[in-house]
Amino acid sequence: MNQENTIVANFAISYFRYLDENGICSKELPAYLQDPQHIEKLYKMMAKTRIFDKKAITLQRTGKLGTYPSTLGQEAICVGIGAAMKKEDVLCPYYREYGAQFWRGVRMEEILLYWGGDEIGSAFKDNPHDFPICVPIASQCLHAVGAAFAFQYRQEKRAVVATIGDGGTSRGDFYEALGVAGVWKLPVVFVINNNQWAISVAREKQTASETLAQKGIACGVPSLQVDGNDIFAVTQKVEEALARARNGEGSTLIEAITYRMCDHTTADDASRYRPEAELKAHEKFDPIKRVKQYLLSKGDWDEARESKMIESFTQEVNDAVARYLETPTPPAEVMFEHLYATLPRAYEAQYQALKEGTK
Ligand SMILES: Cc1ncc(C[n+]2csc(CCOP(=O)(O)OP(=O)(O)O)c2C)c(N)n1
Repeated sequence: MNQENTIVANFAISYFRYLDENGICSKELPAYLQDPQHIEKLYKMMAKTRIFDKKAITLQRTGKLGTYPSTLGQEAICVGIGAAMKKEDVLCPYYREYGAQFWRGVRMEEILLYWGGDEIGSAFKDNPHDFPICVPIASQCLHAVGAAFAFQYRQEKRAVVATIGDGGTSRGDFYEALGVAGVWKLPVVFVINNNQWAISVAREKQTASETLAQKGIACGVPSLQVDGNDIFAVTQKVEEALARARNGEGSTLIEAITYRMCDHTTADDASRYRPEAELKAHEKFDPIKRVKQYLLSKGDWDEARESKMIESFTQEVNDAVARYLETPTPPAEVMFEHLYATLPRAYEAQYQALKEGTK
């Protein structure tokens, strides 16, 4: 029995970073992250993601894409996750993880089809096991624990990564998922993209929690923070968490600290609520510049290679856009046919009405 006025529990949240904002590495990197070819691969995927992102915004602005959420400034998180995962693992992403999806074989035109309103974009041809983009905030965390439970039950050495925004951690689904992940030691890694804003709601107004990582502590889930603009820290900590998960040691919560360098979506204007000075102050933490600095300082990159890379990714993105634009728009009832093996009764009337309307 505890004595009155004694401390019965203590916890701490650690913060990890390798690469500072000038691209200087302060600690010894794990061996695989010392390989210049691997670093180049990480850098290139971050750069490709940014080129894609910029193009997607242009498509929306010219009426060729629906509302689109940019991932500008968050490329280290998604690319780090993609690089850390094994093929047989499963990703349950929220809507800013293109870098992880590209790494895992999702095609650029599939992402465009999705944001263009065609659900067939979610049926990834080269990546049939990952979950589609999840727009309802935090529900993907429940899907993730379901998949993780299946792996545990079938004794498969696979793990799941669920990603979420800072605002999403205030939702019940997030806590429910963490609760079951903790108590059943499920092979799932939760990664929070703490980009400081949930649309116009600042992180401080979203939650009184000192860190978002500590939300895992209550559920017995080991929890930590990483510099989410440091690709090395993200890759390494997600890799470690996935190894623990596959070894039956359970779940981990990683809060990746970053900043949204863009509007919330193309339907938003962040200048109406976010101080310009705050955005400017974060520019120097740009995750892509950091890796480039690092590669340049080691003599493993130069401006000629940079130009060649940009040219080749621009071409790749343009080709994907052409394939997207050439895809015929399916009739509206396809969304029902595509989503359901057996249509729930509640949707029958809507389905019939659509079918009759499109004849
Ligand atoms: C269940 C649900 N409620 C509300 C919304 C509307 N909504 C879309 S994005 C968003 C804010 C999410 O912020 P955060 O989780 O911090 O992620 P971020 O977009 O900043 O990356 C909200 C409330 C939604 N998509 N789903």
